[in-house]
Amino acid sequence: MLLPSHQRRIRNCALEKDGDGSQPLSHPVTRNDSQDDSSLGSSIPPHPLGIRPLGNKYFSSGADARKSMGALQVLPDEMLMQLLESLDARTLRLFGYTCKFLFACCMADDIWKAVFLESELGKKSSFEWRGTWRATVLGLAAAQTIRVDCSSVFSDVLHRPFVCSHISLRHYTENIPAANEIDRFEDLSHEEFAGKWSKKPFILTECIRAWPVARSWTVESLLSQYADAVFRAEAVDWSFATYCQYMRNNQDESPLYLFDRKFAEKMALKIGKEEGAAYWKPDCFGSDLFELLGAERPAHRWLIIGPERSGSTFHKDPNATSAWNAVIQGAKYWIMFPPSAAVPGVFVSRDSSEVTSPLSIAEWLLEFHAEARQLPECREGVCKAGEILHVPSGWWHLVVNLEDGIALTQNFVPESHLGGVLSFLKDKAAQVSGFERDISDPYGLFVSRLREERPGLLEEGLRQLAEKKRRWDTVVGDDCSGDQPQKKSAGFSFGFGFGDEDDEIP
Ligand SMILES: O=C(O)CCC(=O)C(=O)O
Ligand SMILES: [Fe+2]
Repeated sequence: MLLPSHQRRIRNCALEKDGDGSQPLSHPVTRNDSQDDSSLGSSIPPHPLGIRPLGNKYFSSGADARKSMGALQVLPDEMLMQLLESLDARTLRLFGYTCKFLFACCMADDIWKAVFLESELGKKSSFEWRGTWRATVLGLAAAQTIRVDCSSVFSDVLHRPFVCSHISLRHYTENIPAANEIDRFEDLSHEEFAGKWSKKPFILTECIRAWPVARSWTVESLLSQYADAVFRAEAVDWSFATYCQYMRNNQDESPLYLFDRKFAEKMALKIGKEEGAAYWKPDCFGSDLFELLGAERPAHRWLIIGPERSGSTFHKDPNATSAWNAVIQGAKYWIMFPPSAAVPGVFVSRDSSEVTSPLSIAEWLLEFHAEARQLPECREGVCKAGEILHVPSGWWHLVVNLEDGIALTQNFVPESHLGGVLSFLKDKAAQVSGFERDISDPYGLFVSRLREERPGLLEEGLRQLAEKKRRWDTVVGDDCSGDQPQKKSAGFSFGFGFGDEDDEIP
């Protein structure tokens, strides 16, 4: 719980109308500070409506807006918010005008995001973004947005998202302990990668400097060239012009992240070492065994664009693949853990099919970063524009953009991880992802292509697979009825990497 550390006098900002006759307050107010910001490494500005964390209630002798809610007082804030999620736009707006507490609840922009996604507007690729989901749904200009003084509203449920969208990222991403620093090289040869580095994260600082896109792409230059191209950003398909409006002016705790796998077609890009190519695969990573699948390979490359604070919560990459992630503009903070690590705040079901972690990157940073950083397996680094980072198969990673940025990423199967990928495809079939629906047996398909093109390598991969199974059966007995090797102590399983020093099987 956040408690006040000191008193501060603030003045309510200028107040405008919502365009529907509701009268805002316009007098200055004195109130307690909104929270203890010492743990956040920077000061969190006052909530624009004056909403305060629940803990402040116990230090306040003033009014408590909750008491004017009538019978609804019996509902906890979480339940009230759930109730509001079922309202349509008009009802939600009007319900907010019944009392101050409900006004504060009905202004929560996450609810309006859900309303937007359900609405006709949510199906459009181009529209006017107005700074918040509420203003966009209601078609309100900034000057029409109502601002009522809610300094008598005490609620962590309402205040917490505001804190999360204003924490200082630098507090978490600077002063990386030397022992945690991800290794950095100018470049690596494929021999060095295959011999020593295919199971460790690293950053290459010079490897992609010759890519034409590394010199020519900025959000601005893409906007001038591809304003009408429609890209996928999580649940929506938006024109790049619309996405840029959103990216430049939103207050979301977890901003929508543009993550598009068809970008090369949409932008008519050539990829590879050919005349006129936009970029190519770095030599360092060597051959990619999923290339044997040709057009039947699972989704493997993405254009990633997002504002500061956007990013990816903890996950492992699909199908036990490795990946590289090249920053074209901006800078990304990475925090990574080897496959067998128990990552603080990340809970994985026994068959590893479900990962539960805090809802947002900011929440994880607030609650778990300090503990995670203490772990000896923790690796951290900032990958800047012009640099590329290697994500080894099975490694956990959380990534956050420190500035507005563009990145290109590609997933691949290096020879050293063939066993792990075969194992994943065979034994975790339900978790295999990214293949077209009509490919019913990805494992069988991959094995048959390897048998045709790389029989020696297949033999070695299958040998590793059998050895792994034998070792597993020795440890747990062979009564696991098809369940896969799992990390017993930490209570979760993962795609195992053969011969990995992080291998969890003794
Ligand atoms: O750039 C990012 O947000 C990281 C992307 C990532 O981890 C992925 O594509 O798997
Ligand atoms: Fe990833």
